[in-house]
Amino acid sequence: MMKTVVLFVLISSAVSEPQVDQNGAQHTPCCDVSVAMAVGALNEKVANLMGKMTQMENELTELKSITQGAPKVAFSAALYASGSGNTGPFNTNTPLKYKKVFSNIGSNYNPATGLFTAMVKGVYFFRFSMHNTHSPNSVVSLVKNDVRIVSVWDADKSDGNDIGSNAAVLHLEVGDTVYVQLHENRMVYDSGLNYNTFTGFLLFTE
Ligand SMILES: [Ca+2]
Repeated sequence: MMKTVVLFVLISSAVSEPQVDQNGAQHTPCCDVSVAMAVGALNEKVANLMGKMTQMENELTELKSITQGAPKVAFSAALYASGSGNTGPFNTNTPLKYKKVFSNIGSNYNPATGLFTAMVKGVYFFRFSMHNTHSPNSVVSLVKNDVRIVSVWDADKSDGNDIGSNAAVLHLEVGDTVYVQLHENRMVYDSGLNYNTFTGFLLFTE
């Protein structure tokens, strides 16, 4: 609407006002070839200006979607808030509770339960790592709604102190949960160096 008004005003001012030459003589714009050419040039400039305004509007819309429209969800945590030692073995599959929270933007991760709960529908990235030192073996899985997605396994035999990691990109609906599960009768070790971590963030909404 604004662009239409600007175009109308510019063209109207060019064609309706009498033109006075250097000798003081007035010319009727509609009959003056030079004025017609000027109007044509003006129309071209206005068309270019409108094109640039449209481009700027599109860029502004894109910028708003990046800086204002998208929710911000990201977290990262390690297993122990302090100290070191083993977690497990337990006689049931158990969510690992990562207590040392490095970041929790959006508060979708709960360190009391170890569960990430999606508040917005979207595509998310998750990564976890685990450290094995002694028997029994270490086996952990990334779990979505109680379904194992990807896992890491390591045995304490000829070699110890191994670290493994895995990751996945997941579609999540509102209310879906994601956590890292320590398999039954398995164990992991950690210290203040934070070998066991759980990280996730929203890539984009859907
Ligand atoms: Ca090993």
